Parts: sequence; structure tokens; C-alpha cells
Amino acid sequence: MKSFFRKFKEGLKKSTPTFQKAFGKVGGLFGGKTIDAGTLDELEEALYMADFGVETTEEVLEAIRAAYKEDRSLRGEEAARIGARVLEQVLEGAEADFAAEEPPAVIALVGVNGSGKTTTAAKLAHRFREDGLQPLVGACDTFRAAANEQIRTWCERLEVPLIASQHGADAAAVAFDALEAARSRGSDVLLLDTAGRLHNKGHLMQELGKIRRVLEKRSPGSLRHAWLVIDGSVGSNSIEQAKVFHEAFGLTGLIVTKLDGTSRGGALVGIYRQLRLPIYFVGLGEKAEDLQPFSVRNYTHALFGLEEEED
Ligand SMILES: Nc1nc2c(ncn2[C@@H]2O[C@H](COP(=O)(O)OP(=O)(O)O)[C@@H](O)[C@H]2O)c(=O)[nH]1
Ligand SMILES: [Mg+2]
Repeated sequence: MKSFFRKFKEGLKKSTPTFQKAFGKVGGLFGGKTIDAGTLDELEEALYMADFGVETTEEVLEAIRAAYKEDRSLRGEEAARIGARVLEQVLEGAEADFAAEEPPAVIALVGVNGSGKTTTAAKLAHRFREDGLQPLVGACDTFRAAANEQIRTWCERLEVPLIASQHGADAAAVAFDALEAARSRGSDVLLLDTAGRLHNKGHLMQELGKIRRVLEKRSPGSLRHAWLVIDGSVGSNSIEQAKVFHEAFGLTGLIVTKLDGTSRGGALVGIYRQLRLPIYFVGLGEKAEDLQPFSVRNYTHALFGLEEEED
């Protein structure tokens, strides 16, 4: 079993090299190198390239510059720790634990096409089952013909039960059936995969609203969570889109996927700053076990090339 920290380290490996270089980590070691004006410039560029955004970039640099002013022999590793602490402050409140109380707890996964909803529904079901819970998946993306097939394949492979209907069926009716099934089977958690077409936003929001109403009517409070699944590699451009979903559907949290596929691993910070929604999980790869609970400490330390600290 890979440690939790290692997962972050490997998942973020497209984003980390520029930071390691700026902080003077060579061949996996910091080796006591000190920073200078040149490495500070490198760091600034690295922060922008990783899509941290202006505010966060300035805050991180300011803290490191201040320390450098005090001590001209500031080591790269110390600078990285100072930077990580700034990020930890910015990300305060971003971690969240999911507890499957009063089963069945329904979690709706929403977001645009390709953000990773279907994959994440399967990964979450797998994770919850590993945690000893009984998951059920509802295939509410009835819009795309291939969508049912995709979720079915995942669920079969992971041996997770699925409630699905035909292509073109009413998504809210599938949600209703899935909730009924979850109640009668005694499932602990119901994961609803939904459609994400963006060219018809009005219709999509209507459909999501209907899912919410139907669940609420059948079992008030059962829709415990609405998580926006957001593609981390799209970077800060996804913030506007997130706001639309938040206004229309009332989100309770975020899942940021594909952090492994991007060098813009800092975008998550900007997204959190804007939306202030807890990040329940992050996608660090394509395999079922690559969806990990978000950890501010693992994220910041892995990104800046720091090693796991024992405390
Ligand atoms: N590398 C990587 N790929 C991912 C991750 N999450 C999803 N994907 C891929 O993104 C693509 C779209 O995912 P899908 O679940 O179909 O998105 P949906 O349209 O929102 O349902 C698929 O090829 C997934 O394998 C992740 O965390 N890392
Ligand atoms: Mg899908």
C-alpha cells in the first residue's frame, strides 16, 4: 500500500518540478542550497505557471521575500516551508470528511461533460465499499447514449450495484428509482451520476432541479450532498462554470479531478478561494484507488517538494 502522501507526490508530479528547481531541490535532495534573487524570480514564474493566481502568488512570494530579507542565507527548503505555510492558511477550511449518516445518504455528482463525474461516481463507490459501507450508483446521465454503458462497465468491474434506465429516460425518474432501491436494499450511500451537457445550460439546470425536487419530496433531507466535479487541468477557467452550478443547484462541496494530468496543480487554490466550498476528494489518476480525500498538508508539501513530516 502506497502511503497517502506518496499518492499526492506521484499525482502532482507534473506540477512539482518547477517548484523543486526554484527551491533548489536537485536529485530528490534540497542539499542546503540557499535562495537568491534569481531563484525568487524562478519561483514567481513557477507559481504563475501552476495557475495559483495573482493573490496567492503574491502572498507566497511576500512571505518568502520577507524571510529572505531577514536572512540572506535562507535555504531553499526553509523557503518551501514558508510557502507551504502560506498555502495552508489560504486553504484553511478546505478539507472535509464525509460521514454516511442516516442512510441512504444521497450524493449527486454534477459538472460539465468530461469533468470526471462518471469515473468519480465509480471510484467513490469503490472507496465507500472499501470503508465497509454499502454503496449504490444511480445512472442519471440518460442524455448521452454511451453514458449508461460507461457507468455499467465501471460498476461491473468494481462489483458495485447500479440502477440504470434507457437512454433518453427522465433523469429524475432514475434518481427516484435509485433512491427507492437504496432504501429497500439498505444501502448506506447512493451516488448519482448526472449529465453535463453545457450547450443547453438551461435545460441541464432544470433537470438537476427536478432531481433535487423529486428526492426531496420522496425523502426530505436524503440529498445530503451535491458535489461539483471539476477538471483540475482546466485550471482557474472553471471558476465561472462552478458559480453557475452553485447558483442553480446549491453545491455542498467539490471534487477536483485530473490533478495528475496537469502542470497547473495550483488552480485548486484559486478555485477554493473563489467558491469557499470544501474539497472532499481529489483525482490523482485514472485508477479506482487514485481518488483520495483532500489533504491540505499532503497537497502543499507534495507540490513544493517537501517530504512528509512525522508529527
Ligand atoms: N488522469 C486522470 N483522468 C481522469 C481523472 N478523472 C477522470 N478522468 C478521465 O477523464 C475522462 C472523462 O471522465 P468521465 O468520468 O467520463 O467524465 P464525465 O463526462 O464528467 O462523466 C475519462 O477519460 C476519465 O478516465 C483523474 O483524476 N485523472
Ligand atoms: Mg459521465
